[in-house]
Amino acid sequence: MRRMRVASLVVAGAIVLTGGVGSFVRADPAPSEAYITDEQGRALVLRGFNTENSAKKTLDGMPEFTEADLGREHQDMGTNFVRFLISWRSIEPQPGVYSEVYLDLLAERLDWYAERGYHVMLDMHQDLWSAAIAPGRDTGGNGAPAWATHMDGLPVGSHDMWEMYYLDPGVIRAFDNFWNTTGNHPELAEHYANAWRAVAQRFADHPAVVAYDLMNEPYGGTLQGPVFESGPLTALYQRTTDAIRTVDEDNWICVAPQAMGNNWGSPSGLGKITDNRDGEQRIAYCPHIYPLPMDLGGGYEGISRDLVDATIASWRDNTLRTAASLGDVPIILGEFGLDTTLPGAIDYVEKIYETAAEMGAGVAYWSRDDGDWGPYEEDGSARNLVAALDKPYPRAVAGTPISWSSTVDRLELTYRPDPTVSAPTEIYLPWRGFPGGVRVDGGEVLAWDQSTRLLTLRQPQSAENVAITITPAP
Ligand code: MNI
Repeated sequence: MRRMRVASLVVAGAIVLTGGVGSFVRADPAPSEAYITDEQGRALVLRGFNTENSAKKTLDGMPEFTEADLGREHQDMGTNFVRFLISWRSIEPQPGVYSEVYLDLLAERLDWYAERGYHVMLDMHQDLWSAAIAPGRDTGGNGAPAWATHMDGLPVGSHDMWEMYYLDPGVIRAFDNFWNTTGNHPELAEHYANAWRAVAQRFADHPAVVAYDLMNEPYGGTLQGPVFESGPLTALYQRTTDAIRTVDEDNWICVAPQAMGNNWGSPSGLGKITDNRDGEQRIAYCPHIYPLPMDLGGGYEGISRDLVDATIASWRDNTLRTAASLGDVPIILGEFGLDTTLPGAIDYVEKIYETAAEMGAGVAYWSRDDGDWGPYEEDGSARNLVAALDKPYPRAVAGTPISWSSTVDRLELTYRPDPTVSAPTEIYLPWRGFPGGVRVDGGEVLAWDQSTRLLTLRQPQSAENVAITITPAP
């Protein structure tokens, strides 16, 4: 009895926390049919990693990630996407001075991705505003340059959990100055938008680059929730989008809600961004999910699992609602990840990928670093995540995906063919499930390449929905 009462309290708490009350009484939002498209007009299903955490700290701002690492990932998991961490500190080391050295290093990495047909979303990363919140100490702070970090003499403490630094007066003030809530630093947002313009100017025509994720896990300082999101955050996104569009008409602009609350499934108050380009809008929505019970080490079993499922359900519904309100924009889950030594971890990973596929969302796992959260051990051996992520998926669809799902040796895809797209539908099929030939029901094979694991399908003549099932040839 007592346990029941405690349990219902926790569940009630979780529902309130995740903003779920509203989401339970409103109608279920429909899955998204909006996708980021490639140059041939195909809908892209994006699957890959955040690459990588190590870039937050290195002197040159680059991840400790080699071309061989990319080759291995491509071979082992067939990823086609990366959320690549970049930083304002590296782009604009001095006010108004952009580092060509940094952009050159970035270009070198982007070429590795281009050679393998990847799509890159550049992510302007920050956590806790900047490393300059506590010079010489490791707080987890990264992102902004020291010259853009104004704490007005307020203190920053010392904490075991990095998230706690968000509550320190110095950190809150650094954000308040950036958002100009203080009224003292209107120049900072302008610098930020122009730093993005410098990046977009350099990479507008780079074949790998597909999107710009304008700010990682935004935080409003003394402004929180819808007041922050609909106010200064939306304004910054609009200003940055306008700056990017002066030099780049084509790449997608991805916007995220504030991290606190939204990462746990709460609704967002983000306002609509106007995309001043010719043609249709190219805005996308890229929230994160980190269910609290999981982050607190609960794993994915027992009551923790129920709470995590409740978080996933409200996150999904709230994400679909926000994407609809931003103008039926494509969705990318920009980050999710966990210590996969936790009980039930791989079930959670599979649950998230299933949910993303149902929603029509792309996914970038956090992160590509070695160790307990990543696909490989420090010594290079593959971890449990590799097999969990190496699943069939439609990489590029010559039309609109209506629904799809997969297990290691089966893929089902329903889509509405677009007769104006001439490039074929492309499907990745892992060795694990497809060691030999393939069997396609409901479609016609154009080519099957055993070495690249790529299956291409002939485009049907009519624009009627087609349903395809792919299994290993008997
Ligand atoms: O869990 C978070 C997170 C918690 C709390 C807050 N605030 C209080 C503002 C913000 C963010 N983030 C999760 C992951 N995101 C970063 C990189 O973007 C990763 O290092 C974290 O694991």
